[in-house]
Amino acid sequence: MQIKTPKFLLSSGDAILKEAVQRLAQPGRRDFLRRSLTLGGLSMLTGCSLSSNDSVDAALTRVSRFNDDVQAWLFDPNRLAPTYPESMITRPFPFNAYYTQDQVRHVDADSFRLEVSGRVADKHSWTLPELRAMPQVDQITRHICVEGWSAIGRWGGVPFASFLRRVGADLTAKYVGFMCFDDYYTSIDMPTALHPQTQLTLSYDGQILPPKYGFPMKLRMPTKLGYKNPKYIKAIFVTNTYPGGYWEDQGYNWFGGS
Ligand SMILES: Nc1nc2c(c(=O)[nH]1)N[C@H]1C(S)=C(S)[C@@H](COP(=O)(O)O)O[C@H]1N2
Ligand SMILES: [Mo]
Repeated sequence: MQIKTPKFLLSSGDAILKEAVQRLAQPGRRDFLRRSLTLGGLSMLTGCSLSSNDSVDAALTRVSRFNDDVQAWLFDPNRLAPTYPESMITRPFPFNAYYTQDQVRHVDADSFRLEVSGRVADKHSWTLPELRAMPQVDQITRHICVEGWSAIGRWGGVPFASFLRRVGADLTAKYVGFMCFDDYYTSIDMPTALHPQTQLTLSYDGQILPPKYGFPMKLRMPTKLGYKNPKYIKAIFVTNTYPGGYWEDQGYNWFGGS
């Protein structure tokens, strides 16, 4: 299997980065350290409006790779990522994974059970009909990949906060981790897990989530970069032990905010 190597868009010596580091040195800023970078943060940081793919690419190139602390400075857990009209949906929506599209996993819907473990009261495994029976929401948001592209898509599913509450998750725990059918894995901080736009996604553009976009489900976070949005989820766990991630363990920034 051909594996892609991480690609960073770092432009070092960036004045914005220096400014951010200086600000972090101020003691009051440390409160923000357990947070992450949002789309709003990205545009604030780069002065780019993120109104088009070109400006997002420009912003990404300027931001490149921040260390976690610098990103943390920018996080506001109540800030919402921009949403877009249906007319702006990118068609066809791009596919991406650490392998090529012919190697996409096909998961059997009937035998599928979502495993839930760790710091949760209810550890029962979920069928797809059970997840579909929960109240669903929709979002049209921009997905940004560090490889230098972005695209607008429409995703539907269960607000992840509702799911975490439903399973009796310890909402004071530090991390939520995800294991995927293609051996991909990633993890997020609890404030991001509870963000109103973080979604356990079951559909794409009004259709059952197609295999290439992560059937049976993915986690959609418009406040995070593409690689933080796991597809083909088979297990979710709540933990205080840092779980890392596929790209994160190879040097991508863990917060990976967008
Ligand atoms: N399971 C799994 N999830 C994954 C990946 C992957 O290789 N495997 N790639 C990530 C990256 S880098 C991106 S940009 C998005 C791509 O999602 P898309 O195919 O819906 O565009 O999935 C993310 N989630
Ligand atoms: Mo990505």
